[in-house]
Amino acid sequence: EEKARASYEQKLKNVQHSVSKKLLEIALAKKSNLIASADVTTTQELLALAEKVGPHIVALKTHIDIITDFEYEKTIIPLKELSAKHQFLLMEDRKFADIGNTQELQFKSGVFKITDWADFVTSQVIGGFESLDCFNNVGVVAIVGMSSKGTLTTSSYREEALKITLSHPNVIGGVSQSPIPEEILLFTPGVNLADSGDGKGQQYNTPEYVFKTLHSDFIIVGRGIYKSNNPEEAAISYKNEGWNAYIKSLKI
Ligand code: S5P
Repeated sequence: EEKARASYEQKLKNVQHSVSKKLLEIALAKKSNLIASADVTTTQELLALAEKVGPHIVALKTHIDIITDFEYEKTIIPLKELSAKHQFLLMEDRKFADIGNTQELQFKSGVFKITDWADFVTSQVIGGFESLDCFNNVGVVAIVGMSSKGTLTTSSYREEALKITLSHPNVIGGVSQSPIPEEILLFTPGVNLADSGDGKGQQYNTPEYVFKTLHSDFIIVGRGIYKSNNPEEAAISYKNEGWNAYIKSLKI
C-alpha cells in the first residue's frame, strides 16, 4: 500500500506560490529539508543560532514574541542580513487564530511588524477562509494537525481545515502529523532523534518516520538543535538524516 512520494523537482513544477518555489529551490540547492526552530529568548541567541545553522537549513522558524529584548533595528535587520547571507527563509510561527481584521492588525502592527520581514507565517484556519486573506504578501502554512498529546485537531477537524488549506491562494502548505495532498507542502514538527516526548505534551517522531510514513516535505526541529551542545553539528546531522530519509522515501 506504500506509494512513492512526489520529489521536490516534481513539486517545483507544479507549485504556484513564489514562496513554495523558493523553499523547494533552496531544498534542492542545499540538499536540505530542515527548518530550525529558534525558540530562544534573546536577540543574541537568535542571531548566534541563525549564524551557525543558517548554511544548513531552508528556513529559520521564529516565535518572535518570546524575544525579551526585541527591537526591530537590533533583532530583525541583522536577522534579515543573515537570511540573505546564508540563503534561508524566515518563517514566523505566529499561529494566528482570530477573525480576519484582528489577524491583519496582529500581522501588520504592534512592535513586530511581521508583514515587513517574514517570508511565510503559520496560521490556524479556525477563523475560516476569509481570515487568511490578509496574508497576501507572504506564504501561509496552515495548522491542520498538531503534534501535542490530546490535541483537538481530530480527523473531522483536519478534513475541514484541509478544505481551506487547499483552496486558499495564500496557503503554501500545512503543518500536520498526517499525510496531506501532494499539491501542497507538508511541514512536520515534533521531530527529535533522541527523545520521544518533553514531559509537557510534545510527541516526537524520527525523520525516517515522517518522510516514509507522512511524505513530509520539511522537518521542523527545535530543541534537538538549539539545546544541543553544538547546534551547528546537530543541524548538520538533522539535515543529513532528513535528506537521506527523503531520498529513501522516493524509492519505495
Ligand atoms: O503541532 C505543532 C506545530 C508547531 S509549529 N507542534 C509544534 O511543536 N510546533 C512548533 O514546533 C512549536 O511551537 C515549536 O516551536 C517547534 C517544536 O519544537 P521542539 O523543541 O519540540 O522540537
